[in-house]
Amino acid sequence: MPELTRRTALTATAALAAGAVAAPRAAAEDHHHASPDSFDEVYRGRRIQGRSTGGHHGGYRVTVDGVELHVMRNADGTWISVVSHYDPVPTRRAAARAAVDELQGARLLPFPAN
Ligand SMILES: [Cu+2]
Repeated sequence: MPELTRRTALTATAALAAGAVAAPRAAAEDHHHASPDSFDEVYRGRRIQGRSTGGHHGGYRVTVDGVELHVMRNADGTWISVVSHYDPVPTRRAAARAAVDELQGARLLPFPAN
């Protein structure tokens, strides 16, 4: 069945190509929760935490190994952090994970508050 074999091979190739493109984003998103309000997990050996700090505008603090990571919300609801400015992700937890990916084991340095 040469035709079927060829078709199968082409399909497999296409799936591999799609997987290669989609993998980094899928890894960052992993899964998300209906309520992304707080998280506390070890991701790739780094402890990432996010929690509400109260405050009139719903203050929120994200940390990597206890050092604050500044995250910012885009107009479309996606998030970026100071260490991955050009790769918006759907949640603050995903932003923290992206930061860990970006840091590649480096320490996060405290960022001057503004
Ligand atoms: Cu989860």
